[in-house]
Amino acid sequence: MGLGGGGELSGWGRGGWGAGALGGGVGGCRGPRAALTGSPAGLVSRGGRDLALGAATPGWRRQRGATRGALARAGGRLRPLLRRQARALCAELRSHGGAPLDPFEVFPFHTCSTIGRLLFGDLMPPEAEVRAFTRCVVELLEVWGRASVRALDLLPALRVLPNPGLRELLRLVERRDAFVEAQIRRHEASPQECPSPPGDTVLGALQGRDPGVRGGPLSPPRLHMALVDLFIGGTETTAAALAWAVAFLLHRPELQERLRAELWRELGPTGTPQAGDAGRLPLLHATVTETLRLRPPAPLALPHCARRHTSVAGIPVPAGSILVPNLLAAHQDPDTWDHPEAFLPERFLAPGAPWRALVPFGCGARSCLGEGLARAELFVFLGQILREFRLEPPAPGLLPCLQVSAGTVLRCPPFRVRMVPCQPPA
Ligand code: 3QZ
Repeated sequence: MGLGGGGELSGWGRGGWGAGALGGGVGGCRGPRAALTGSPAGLVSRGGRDLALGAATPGWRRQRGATRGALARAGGRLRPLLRRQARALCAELRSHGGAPLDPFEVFPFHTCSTIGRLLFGDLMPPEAEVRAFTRCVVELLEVWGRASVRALDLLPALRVLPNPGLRELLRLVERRDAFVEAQIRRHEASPQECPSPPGDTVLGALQGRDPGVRGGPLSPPRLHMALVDLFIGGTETTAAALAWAVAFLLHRPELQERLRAELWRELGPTGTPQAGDAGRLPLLHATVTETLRLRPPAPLALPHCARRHTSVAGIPVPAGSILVPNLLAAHQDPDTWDHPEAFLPERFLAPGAPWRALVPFGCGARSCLGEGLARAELFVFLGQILREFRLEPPAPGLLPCLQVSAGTVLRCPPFRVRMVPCQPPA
């Protein structure tokens, strides 16, 4: 329950999260331009041309459809790409030689690289540039979530005061845009005989290189914002979920053993987990699912705006209301889940598990476009990590804190883990 009717709720037209909710939804569904001028939401989105924050205009709908189609088109690259990136991830983890490491120092670069290769193919900038861009994206979300910056969307009157957070946000948005623009230009400059980007990359599809993909080509600002959405939406979120899985598994060494047994039994000495293997690797699939249940990376999803009068779970919702779906609460509803606060992947192995009560990617018009990618990435990366390493605390009994804290992305409090190789590297 709780989120029924999500399909009818769409169109977020005001700057910033929660603004409409606190402002009583007045004008919540108006066009983006006027309301966004000068607000953080307007500044980061080229005037509202962003899928997460923009109002549900016909242009927004086209942009969402085209982005969805382009991601699907690039999906053909996903299998080999994930195998390669999982190997690179494990090589970096192995380079620590079993010494304690902070997983959040390692994971975001690999989720960001995965997005980059889906967007642009193999013509990617040098690793150091991607690492710098990853840091930029992580900092950007941190500044975006700061109370002093959120407040500007809530109380426009504050915008006349100097705000160091806002200055930092603008500096990061500039770096963000410079990186994305540089990638687009790099492809424009590629030689005639090998046209780039290929039609089966997200950029190629959005530029209309593949007539089979509906929606494209997009206008330059919409194209730019679609790429930004994918980079930001796919970097910290997936890395955070992966880090949560590691943190939970540190608390359950015996479950790690069972996962390792499943991986070795099904894959033999040389196989690697693949996105389509959920049926063969039910415990790994259940572990990813349970991680997304307990710690959905975007716990408050995105605000939705009711386009017409409706109701949610029997509560009337007048047209123009802004609704913020609390996914974290829905996932711990004691009417649905036994021991709602416990990390128990086994619950999904039992028949009749309430799969349908899960909404880690939201639903309706603002649901996550990267759901398939995120699920595949978590499954393959976590599977490969568990196949190659035993996860151990930095010192006996020094287990990570599993407390949630406020933030745009639900991140685990900083912790360290020893990744001890449990097989000779292949
Ligand atoms: C956690 C608003 C909403 O659901 O420069 O990762 C660009 C656009 C500032 C994408 C916030 C899409 C931050 C976090 C999925 C989530 C900026 C953007 C948008 C960013 C993400 C935002 C979002 C997402």
